Amino acid sequence: MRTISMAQTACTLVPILGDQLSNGLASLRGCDKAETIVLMMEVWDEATYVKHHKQKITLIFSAMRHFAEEMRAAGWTVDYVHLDAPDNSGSLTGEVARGIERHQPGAVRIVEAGEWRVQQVIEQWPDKFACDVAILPDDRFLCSHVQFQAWAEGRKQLTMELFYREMRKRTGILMTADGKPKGGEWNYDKDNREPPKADMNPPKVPKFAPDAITREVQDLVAARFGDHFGDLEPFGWPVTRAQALEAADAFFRQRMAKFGPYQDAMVHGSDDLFHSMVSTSLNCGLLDPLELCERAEKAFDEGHAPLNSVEGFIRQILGWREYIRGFYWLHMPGLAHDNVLNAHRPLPEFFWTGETDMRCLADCVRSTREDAHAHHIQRLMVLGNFCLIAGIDPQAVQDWFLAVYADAYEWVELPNVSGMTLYADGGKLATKPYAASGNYINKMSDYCKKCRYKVAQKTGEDSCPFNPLYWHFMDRNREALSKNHRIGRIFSTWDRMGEEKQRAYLDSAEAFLDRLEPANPSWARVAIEREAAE
Ligand code: FAD
Ligand code: DLZ
Ligand code: SF4
Repeated sequence: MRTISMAQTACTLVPILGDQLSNGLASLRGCDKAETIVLMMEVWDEATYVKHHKQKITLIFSAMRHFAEEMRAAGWTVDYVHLDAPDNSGSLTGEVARGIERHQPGAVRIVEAGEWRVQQVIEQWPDKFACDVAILPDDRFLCSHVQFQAWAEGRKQLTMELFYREMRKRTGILMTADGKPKGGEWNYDKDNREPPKADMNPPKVPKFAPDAITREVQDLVAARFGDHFGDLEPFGWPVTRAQALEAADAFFRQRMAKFGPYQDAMVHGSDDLFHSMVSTSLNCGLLDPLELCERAEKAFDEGHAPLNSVEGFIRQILGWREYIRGFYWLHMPGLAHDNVLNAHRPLPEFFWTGETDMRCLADCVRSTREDAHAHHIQRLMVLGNFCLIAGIDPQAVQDWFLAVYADAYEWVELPNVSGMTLYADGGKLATKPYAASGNYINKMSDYCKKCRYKVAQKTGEDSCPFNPLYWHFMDRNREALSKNHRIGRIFSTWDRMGEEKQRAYLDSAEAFLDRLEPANPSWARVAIEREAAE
């Protein structure tokens, strides 16, 4: 291992966080390699602020260690603090303070944090440390905070579709030379939303066998984070840029053409289908959003993929991902505490164990446990929809979604959970709650046929619990929802049912809710600590 000599002349210290593993990072741009020390820190605080899935910690630490090796090979001096280093202070601030002591830099340069929580910490550094501290915008995102604020200014509703069109125009992605959307339309969603088909045969997603670095990290995770949720093995996520590019390449060549049509389909035993599986690499910096959009557009231009799939994929990244990030920064810190529908039920234990007779939920928890992943519709319309209509406390749901997915960072998890899924923000993000009965899940999946519950049955012990829960949700939130122009009309259907039928729905829902076992708090220790701190 290379030893690091104390700098003779004042160097620049560049801390790089675990989700900033990108070659072109703003903090490195313009730095002289001979006068720069890159500081990377594995710290207890980051690994435990929620009890992350074991594969997420493995992914981040392994990707950090690989990135450090690549930086060294490229001629940078990297000071890497391992989690088990004897003097590790356990916090980012503590490790930067120690780094400053070791290297006596003239300046610290860091790219702003992805999460509000960490940004609050970093913003204290200029007062805490004697040297200059520069906090730089994260220009790996395609829309800056300032640009998003300007777009949002004065708008009553922040409609993603309008933001997305602006982004298309600003970047020129999927646009013709005369400024029109390629193909003539902005959005091809109407051509997507196919249910699964028996013969759709999705090709296998590449998995990467752990090398010596990853295996060492796995041993560390087993020893130090053994009580965290999730299976440690098999682990196959990309941990280097080369692997991430190989995985993305396989998507573009083999699966993207059918990404659009089967985007919303769900199949028992699968969390990938024709999805790209790029979120873990994108969010920690191994892949760049612009390069993915350009690659998708090239596939369309060269005739390798149809426009509905290409536009659908680009909309997720250029539209949803950027919009979600802008929305997060616009509404933090309040977003984390929103609970407009007054939902206070504890998260059920089966979210951690998967032990439920509801086949859809059991399968989504299974893939979450095994792969630290579930695809969008599984997150939104099965796991999320259940939490919405069962009235689960938004903070408990947020903690769960933040802990269990390898791609989870608060900036992307929180708006998706609080805004898109739970309507806890009262409709700032979504124009209506995505509440659905079992019918939707049955239409878009193969879950229901072998379920112990009967999806066609509306009430009673054997009825699909999503059916009575849907009406229980509508009835108890009538005041908040009846004025909503997209959902308000549903109440006339409810009123037409008559008292006896309504009572049957409400009794079935309440009997089901009464049987739910609340989660053992130790699964998400941090939620308890957060409460204690408040
Ligand atoms: P694909 O379906 O192939 O989509 C391509 C890419 O588009 C994704 O990798 C992602 O970068 C982007 N994207 C798609 N939808 C969204 C979205 N709604 N918000 C932001 N980006 C999007 N995504 C995360 O990256 N981290 C999270 O913590 C996260 N939590 C979520 C929680 C809930 C309740 C919901 C409903 C969605 C959440 N998502 C999150 C969005 C989405 O589910 C994942 O990005 C996606 O499942 C990742 O798999 P993929 O890479 O195969 O995505
Ligand atoms: C997710 C994560 C984990 C598990 N561990 C670390 C770590 O030890 N050191 C680090 O720099 N970053 C880690 N990360 C990623 C950070 O949590 C991420 O940078 C923050 O969410 C801020 O955006
Ligand atoms: Fe899920 Fe209901 Fe279908 Fe069972 S019947 S798989 S609980 S939607």
